[in-house]
Amino acid sequence: REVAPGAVHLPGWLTLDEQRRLVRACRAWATGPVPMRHTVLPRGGVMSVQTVCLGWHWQPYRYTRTADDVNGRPVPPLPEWLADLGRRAVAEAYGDRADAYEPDAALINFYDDRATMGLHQDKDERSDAPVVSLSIGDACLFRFGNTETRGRPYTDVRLESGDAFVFGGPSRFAYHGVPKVHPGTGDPATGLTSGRLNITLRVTGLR
Ligand code: MD5
Ligand code: FE
Repeated sequence: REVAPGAVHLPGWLTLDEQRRLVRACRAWATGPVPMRHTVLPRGGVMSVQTVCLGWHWQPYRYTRTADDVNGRPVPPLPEWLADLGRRAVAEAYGDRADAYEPDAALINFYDDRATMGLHQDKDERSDAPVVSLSIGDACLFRFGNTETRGRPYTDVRLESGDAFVFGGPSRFAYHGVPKVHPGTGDPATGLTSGRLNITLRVTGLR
């Protein structure tokens, strides 16, 4: 399960009921005050992934309380039940109680059949607390790299519906990306009939 120091893959960690609840909640957030959208990058590029945020709004490359690059509205709060799920994942990954883990932001990414995410580091947070990643729907190829370079060495992992992944310790700032989604591999019983959802819980270190 430990792909690298601090990087723990928990295959099939979410129950089908939890996945269904998350799909339902993500639909509501995606059509909430700040709709899910393709983030526009500073140099004019458009991300193929669609994103909606809770707690803090991520825009390249900072967090704000209002969705300045979408419609200026305040971002909905991160519900405590979702933070609890994050604490349980951290506890499971590190064999520890994780009462102290207090995520204050969630990024919800939706990948259609053709969406990808290039190799990058998550370094807009001012905290080295772990990131918890939850996957639902179609499987994907997840590329987990190293902290030094965007290139090799990296480890390719297939992430499936229900998998959790915790990135902490020395893996927190590793390069990573999603080179491919595998269409048609999800279980429609989750409520998601195509594409891949990824929910990440983060500690921004902001106030
Ligand atoms: C995804 N999302 O599958 C991934 C899962 C993002 C993003 O990359 O930035 O929205 S999060 C994977 C992650 C987070 C933090 C650290 C590391 C991986 N890591 O060190 O490998 O949509
Ligand atoms: Fe990332």
